[in-house]
Amino acid sequence: MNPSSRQSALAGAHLYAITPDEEPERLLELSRAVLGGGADVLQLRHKTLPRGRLLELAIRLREITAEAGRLFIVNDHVDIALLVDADGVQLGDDDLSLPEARRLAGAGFLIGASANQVESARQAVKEGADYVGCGPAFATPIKAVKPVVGPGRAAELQSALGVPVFAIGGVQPENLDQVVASGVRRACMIRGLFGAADPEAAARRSRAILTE
Ligand code: TZP
Ligand code: MG
Repeated sequence: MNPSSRQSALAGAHLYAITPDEEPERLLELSRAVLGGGADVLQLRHKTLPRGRLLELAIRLREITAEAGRLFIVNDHVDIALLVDADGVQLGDDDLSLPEARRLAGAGFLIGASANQVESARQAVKEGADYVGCGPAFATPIKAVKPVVGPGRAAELQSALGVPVFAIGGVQPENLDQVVASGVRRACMIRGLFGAADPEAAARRSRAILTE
C-alpha cells in the first residue's frame, strides 16, 4: 500500500486483530479466518518465536494481508516490519522510541503507540504516532500488571487527539457493546478473535457491532 492508502485504511479501520503466541502454521490458518471475517488490521505479535522464525512468519502474514487488502503491522520489531514491507510497527516501552523508529522507517510508515493517559498519548502523537492503543479496557491475563482503565478512557483519548484510538485489553464480542456505548468504534482483540470457537464468525460479529 502507498502511504496515503495506508492512512485512509487506518482512518477507516474498526477491528484490529492481534496474533497470540501460537505455532506459526496454526496462526496462519487462524489469521486467514479472522481476515475472512473482516478484520481491518492484522498485527503480528509473538513473544516467544526466535527472530528468524518471526521473520518467516511475517513474510507469510504479509502475503495473506496483501491478498486480502488489509493493513499489516508488526509488533516490537521495526527491522522485521521494514524487511517484509509491512504497513507499520507497534511500539511500547521496551522498544525503540518513536523518533528512532521514524528515523529508520521514514514518512508514510504507520507507527502505533500505547498510552492510557491523555498527556502521554499527546506526547506520542507529537512524536509522530499515527494511532494509539489504549487499555486495558477490561481485565486481561495478557497485561495483568496494568490497571484496568475501562473503555471510556479510549473515548477520552479519541476526543483529545487527532489520530485513531483503539480500545485494547479483554475486549470480546460479548463486551463490544460496552465499548461502543462508551463512544469508541475501534478495538484491538487477541483472545476474543483467535481464542473463539469460530474465529471468522467472531471477527464478522465484532466488526458488525463496531460499525453498525
Ligand atoms: N496491550 C494491552 S492489553 C493487551 C495488549 C497487547 C492484550 C490484549 O489481549 P486480549 O486477549 O484481547 O485481552
Ligand atoms: Mg513492544
